[in-house]
Amino acid sequence: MIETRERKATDRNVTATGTATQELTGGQALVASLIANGVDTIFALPGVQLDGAFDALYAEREAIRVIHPRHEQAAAYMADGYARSTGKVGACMVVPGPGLLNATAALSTAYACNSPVLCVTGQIQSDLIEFGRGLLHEIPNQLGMIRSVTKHAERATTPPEIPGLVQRAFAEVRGGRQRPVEIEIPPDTLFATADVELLPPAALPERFAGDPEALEQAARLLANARRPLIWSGGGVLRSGAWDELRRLAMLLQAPVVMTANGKGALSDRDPLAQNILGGIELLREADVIFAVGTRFVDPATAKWGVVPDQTIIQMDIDAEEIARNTPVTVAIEADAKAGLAALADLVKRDSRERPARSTELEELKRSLAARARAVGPQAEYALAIREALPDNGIFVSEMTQVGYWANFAFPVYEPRTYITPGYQGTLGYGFPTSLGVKVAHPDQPVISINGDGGFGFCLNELATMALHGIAAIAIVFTDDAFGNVRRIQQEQFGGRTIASDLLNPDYRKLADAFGVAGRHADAPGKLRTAIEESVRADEPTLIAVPIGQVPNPWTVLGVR
Ligand SMILES: Cc1ncc(C[n+]2csc(CCOP(=O)(O)OP(=O)(O)O)c2C)c(N)n1
Ligand SMILES: [Mg+2]
Repeated sequence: MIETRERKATDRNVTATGTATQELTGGQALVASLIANGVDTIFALPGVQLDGAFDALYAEREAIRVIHPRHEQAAAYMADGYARSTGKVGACMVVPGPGLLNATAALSTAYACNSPVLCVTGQIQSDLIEFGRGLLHEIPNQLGMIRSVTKHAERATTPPEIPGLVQRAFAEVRGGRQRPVEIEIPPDTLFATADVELLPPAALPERFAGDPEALEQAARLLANARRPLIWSGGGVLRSGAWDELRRLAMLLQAPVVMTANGKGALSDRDPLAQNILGGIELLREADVIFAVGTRFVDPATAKWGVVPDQTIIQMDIDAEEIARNTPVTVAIEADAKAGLAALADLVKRDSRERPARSTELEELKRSLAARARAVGPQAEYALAIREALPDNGIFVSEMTQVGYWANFAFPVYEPRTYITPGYQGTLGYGFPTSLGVKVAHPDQPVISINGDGGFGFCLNELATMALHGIAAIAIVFTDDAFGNVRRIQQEQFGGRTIASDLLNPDYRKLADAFGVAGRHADAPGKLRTAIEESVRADEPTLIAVPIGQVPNPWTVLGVR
């Protein structure tokens, strides 16, 4: 059990029921409970309602590192980056009302990407909540508002309730389908002192393998499939199930198509590992498709998608996701790690040895890589980044031209080293998310790719990078435009471009002004060198790359 530094064990009281309590403020109870649940870093932006919590963080500054960004959106993005790259819970703390509203684009992104983020929020004074008197930062129904982008949100109004509040939040954020949670504590509760019983950390969730009969049926179908195909999503990474996935794929000699959010589950050096371009080809000839940890939305809805005579087996931790987008033959509600392990055991029992498909699949990869390389500058730049980045380097993508290409064809070699905003498509999330990633992985290179539009959303966080010495590398591709919008206006609206031009600062001067290293690269080879130098220098870095207008990647790739 954790104690706050100022207090000694002798200060403990023992209640009539025999449990040990300590006299703590709500703030101390909060911080002790976060530490008990393994929080070692919190991305937090202060304000008067949180003073009690920040003072308790001061006392525990050896146990919890506080990173304060310049805007609440970055606090929550950083917590998401921390969570997605580690598999641990990412914690942030923001003031109520506008502070929490500022954090919501990041929370909606974490919600879309099933990321375990805990957002601690302030409130107004406890006895005035929902009176609408216009207190500082008051908004109506804060809990109800945040429930739409969290799986669980709850408030405590006395210090003794706080350890339970935190314990439940951790059980929820890690249990089942991982998604952000919010807890909120009013300022008077953070300041009040009471006898508090601290609690042990929330138990880790049990992993369930799924209904044995469904697993048997799935194993039989897969073992007898002529051309089995695995479609693997972010759930496999969230569950840490990459070894189990690989074992099943090897047994079946089944190609594994990874969605953008699922990239890295199998190294792209493995012949079985295929990107979406491979998926489009392989889907056509597959007879049994096993979808795991994915909403399976593209194959279910795209022109190139599934056809009625294909057998689909879907495994997901959330029963509601199964068959949401297409009917399935077998539904398996399971944690990916446990479910894949069980399924692989059954498949091994049932199946004959299959001839290796590596020659054929490597050939497919080669031809698709050539097609992807033909896209234009964005392909060349993305591949230059890949060449400069070691296998364990972490790449944070964005809603920018190089990012669209990367979702299809950027090779990824290790799990949890490729991060996207998922179906939220949240412009501006990349740079701040990468800072949370780098805080969690100081010894691995971390790169975000940003358009000049998206980078502007959070460029003030260059100050956070410099102040906290976060040695991430931010690349800004400049085309003086919300390029994607401009291209659509040019191609589909007869060139009537509106609200899509941008006026850029001088990025080298900008870097200089914020005290981070600034570089410039105007060709793929130069970018590669700039990244290699930046990785060696291991310092907060901004690299500006004038990419200009580029072709529509989807048309060149033939996917739209
Ligand atoms: C939060 C949010 N606001 C708006 C958009 C719409 N949007 C998608 S791409 C884009 C332009 C992005 O411009 P930039 O970051 O410069 O990337 P480029 O396409 O030029 O490479 C916009 C405005 C979005 N996806 N997300
Ligand atoms: Mg742009």
